[in-house]
Parts: sequence; structure tokens; C-alpha cells
Amino acid sequence: MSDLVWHHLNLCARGDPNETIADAALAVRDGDIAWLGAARDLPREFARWPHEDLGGAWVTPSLVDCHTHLVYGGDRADEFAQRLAGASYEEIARRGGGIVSTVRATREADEDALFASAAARLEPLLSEGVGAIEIKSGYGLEFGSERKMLRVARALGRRYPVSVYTTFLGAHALPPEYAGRADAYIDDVCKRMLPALADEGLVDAVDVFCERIGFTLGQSERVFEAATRLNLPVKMHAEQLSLTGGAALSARYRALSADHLEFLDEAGVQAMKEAGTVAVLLPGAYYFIRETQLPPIDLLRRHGVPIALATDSNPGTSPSTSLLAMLNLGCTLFRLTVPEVLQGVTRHAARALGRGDRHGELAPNRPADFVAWSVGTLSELAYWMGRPLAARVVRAGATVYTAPASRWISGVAADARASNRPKGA
Ligand code: DI6
Ligand code: FE
Repeated sequence: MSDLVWHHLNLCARGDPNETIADAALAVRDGDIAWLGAARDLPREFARWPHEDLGGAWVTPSLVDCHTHLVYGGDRADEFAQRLAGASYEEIARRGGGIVSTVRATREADEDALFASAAARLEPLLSEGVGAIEIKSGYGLEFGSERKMLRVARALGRRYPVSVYTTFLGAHALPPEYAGRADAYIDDVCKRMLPALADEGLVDAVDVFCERIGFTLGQSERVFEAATRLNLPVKMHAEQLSLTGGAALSARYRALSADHLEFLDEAGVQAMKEAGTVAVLLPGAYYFIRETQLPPIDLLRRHGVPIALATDSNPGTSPSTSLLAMLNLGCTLFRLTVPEVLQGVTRHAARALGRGDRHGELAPNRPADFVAWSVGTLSELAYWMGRPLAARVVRAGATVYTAPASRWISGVAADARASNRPKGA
């Protein structure tokens, strides 16, 4: 790959808008950053390289979506309607709807169908500058279907310009065929599924849904033990609907992250701080299930626990394909600040994946994965609701996406209005 200097840009290299360089330049060699800083300080050796003008755009590291369930069959728009009629998420789950209905649709879909539906959700994320994404299994709940989901996640990473990190979430829900036998299912997860999937190289991390409608603390610990034996990092869906002590357990296993956390208490916060476990907040799920219990943001701040934000993209509680929307929701619903949400989808999200060395920050000798934004200030990234903002997405120094030019064709509007007029009008 040829050497290139990107210039005429404003740089926010660590995702913190309080640390920026105006009129900056970025020199890229073989896909990695060779140098960055104020353009006037550009060392001589780079001055001869070809230059690409970014027109004064703001540049940040590519975004990181560190918690998604992007691969699944079907959708749950019908359940959304039931919820509007008054049923709660937990009620629907207990009636055999919820996660289990997505399990049926996922088991029935073949790899091509799963790939196509997940790709349709991935593309909008990538066009808003996501350069690394975590994708969980957990809608197969039996070996072949969990494997199918993870294979599709890997295939997405090969087909699209994004780093995909896979998480085995076999312990997401109890499959119907194991009704009343949760411990036996956990046996299968720990002794058969996880070791075989890990052996195939399909698993980067292991997750558990520790909850009244998920798995107990004891069962979660067994999954963590199995992961630890295979040298795989763990994470947890913890304290989402009730306080179970899952976050503290996660900390004992040096989890990469504990996620959701609406019901987290101070002891759990402290344990996470000591273990270096990242708090992943999921404002899309909070919003979509109309949760009212706020995660303990002030405690997390006071104890200095890094906060990440993610889409939790899933059919039941966060059917979102926008990480920028999470910035807005994080600010409006959780009262996070703009610096907090921006670092929450860059630096801290990368750390929640265990890949703080690779993603979420621009620095010499790291990959040149960045986004040039069509905004005047970085606050706009959290401000606009639904407006496409990425002008250009660069991966390993190469442009992989540019915002499409406007396609409006003048002169058509009047005709269209005429043909859409209701009969008799
Ligand atoms: N918590 C969630 O928010 C998602 N999974 C989980 O453990 C919801 C999954 C679903 O409803 O399909
Ligand atoms: Fe989730």
C-alpha cells in the first residue's frame, strides 16, 4: 500500500473532544499511522509523500460497537405490537415468545439467509464509521445453530471492511428442549459446545445472560470456569432487570466487561474498578423496553470505571442499526457528556473487546482506521438524530466508504405529485 499524508483536517485522536489538534496531518505507511500531529510540524520525510486533502473535516478513530447480537433469523415486530398493547418483556418471554421465538427462526435459517439479513444490518453501521464490531451467538442454543451463527459472523468480517470479534453466548436462554433442566443445558454448553467451537477458532470471548429469566450466578460461574480453562476472556449481561451480583462475579473472573448494569450496586461498581472491567451501557435497550431504573452513572464516574456504549443490536430489546443514535440516547437518557459518549464508542469500547491495542485510538504504529465527519463540531456526533454524518471511512489507510452524493433529480417532483394525487382530487 502506498504512503500517503492526510491533511487539512481537525484531529480527535483519542475520542476525547477535550484533546484535539486543529489543522492536523496524518502520515500513513503500509496501513499504519507513521506520524500524526499539527500540520506545521510535519517532519520533512513525509512532506514529499502524496497528500490527500480532507477539506477541514473532523477526524476521529473508527467507531467500535462492542456489544451486538447482529446475526439472527426473523424479527420481532409483532412482539413490539404486543408490548404496545401492554405486555412486558418478561411476560412475553415467559409465554414462550421473546428470545425463544428468535431461536426458532434462527435454527430454520441457513447460513446464506443469516448472512444476508445480518449484512443488511451491518451496512448502516459501517456507513456511520464502525470499524470494529462484536457479534454474539445465542439464538441457536444448540451446537449446530450456535456454530452457524458464529460462522456467519466470521464470514461478515471477511466480506466487509470491519474487524469482527465473536462471542459465544450459548447461555443466553434455556432452549425449549431443556425446559426444567437448566443445569443439564449448562453442562452441554460447558463440556461440549464451547470446547468444540473454540477448537474451530470461532470464539473470541464468552458471555452469559445472568438474570431471573436467564441463568443463575452458579450457572454463570460454571460457564466462566469453562471459558477460563480454554483461556478465553469472559463478559456478562449483568444486572439488567434485577440485581443478581453478576457484575461482582464478572470482576472475580477479570471480565472484559459487564453490560447493561441498570440495577448495579456500589459493591459491584467497586469490584469492577478493581478488576479493570469496563461498564458497557446499552441505552437502546433501556429506551426500547422503557426501563426506568437508570444505571448508576455517578457511581461509575466516582470510582473511575471506564464506560462504553454499544447498540446491543438485537430483535427483542434494541432493533437498532445506529451507533450514533446511542450517543444521542446516552446523552439524553443517561445524562452522559459528549466526551463520555465519544470515548464510550472508541477507546473504552475497544478496551471492552480486549483490543485497546488495536482499535479506538489513533497513534503511531497503530492501524490508520478513521472517519472523516461532515460536522462543524464534535458535539454534532451526539446531537443529530438520524442524520448521516460520516463523509469518508478509512481502513488501514484506504478509503472504504464515501457518503453517496445526493441523487435528487430536479423537475421530477411536480410530476410525482400529480400521479400520487388521490382519485377524484
Ligand atoms: N439482554 C438483552 O437485552 C438481549 N439479550 C439479553 O440477554 C435481548 C435478547 C432478545 O430479546 O432477543
Ligand atoms: Fe445483549
